[in-house]
Amino acid sequence: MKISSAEFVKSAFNRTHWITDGLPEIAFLGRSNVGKSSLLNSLLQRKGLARTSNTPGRTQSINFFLINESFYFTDLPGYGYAKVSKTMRHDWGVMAEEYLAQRRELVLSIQLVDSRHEPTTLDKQLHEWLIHHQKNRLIVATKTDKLSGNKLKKSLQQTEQSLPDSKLIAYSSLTGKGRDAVWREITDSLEKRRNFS
Ligand SMILES: Nc1nc2c(ncn2[C@@H]2O[C@H](COP(=O)(O)OP(=O)(O)OP(=O)(O)O)[C@@H](O)[C@H]2O)c(=O)[nH]1
Ligand SMILES: [Mg+2]
Repeated sequence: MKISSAEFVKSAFNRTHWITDGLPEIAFLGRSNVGKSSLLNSLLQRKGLARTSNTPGRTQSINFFLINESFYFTDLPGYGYAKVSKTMRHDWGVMAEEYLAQRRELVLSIQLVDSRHEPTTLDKQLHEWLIHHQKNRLIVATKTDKLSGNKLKKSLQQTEQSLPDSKLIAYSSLTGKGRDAVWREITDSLEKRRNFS
């Protein structure tokens, strides 16, 4: 897809802040530090649009980015960061579940997992939740530039076993590997929504 414009619109800390123009949305989900903001920047080829950081738990709100004035990317806060308080963990669950369960504009949930590690219990729970609620979904394995060919192959097989019944794409925000494949899934989802509405 040709990106003619991409802009940060707002951060939502609760549902009263959600955008109300009805445009379709693609959500980026995954544990803290997995590379959600980096994936978003890499897809848009805009370096600093979504803030990335080595400090886990950087993104605390749902951040809306308007693309080509026709759809949104939503960057959700990361989960599973051990150092945050119980209250914050609870708040993550409430905010994310409310958004995922109720957001009609959502056309695709992109769940990120780190290709260097086996999916965590929380990764599996989120994936099961997406399946149970029949969400259109895609798994993206991030940071694949950090693994050699053989290790990567093994890790992708493991991920497919832990998170079955979803399409898996290997990605690197560093090299742009997987970019075209992820864009294809995004444009397919937008296209489907257009045909049904
Ligand atoms: N080598 C490599 N590093 C990556 C890749 N993706 C992300 N990183 C690095 O991983 C760290 C975390 O990336 P972010 O994009 O900020 O992660 P996030 O999931 O948005 O994190 P939170 O907002 O805290 O939930 C940063 O230091 C990135 O530079 C990748 O594909 N390859
Ligand atoms: Mg982030």
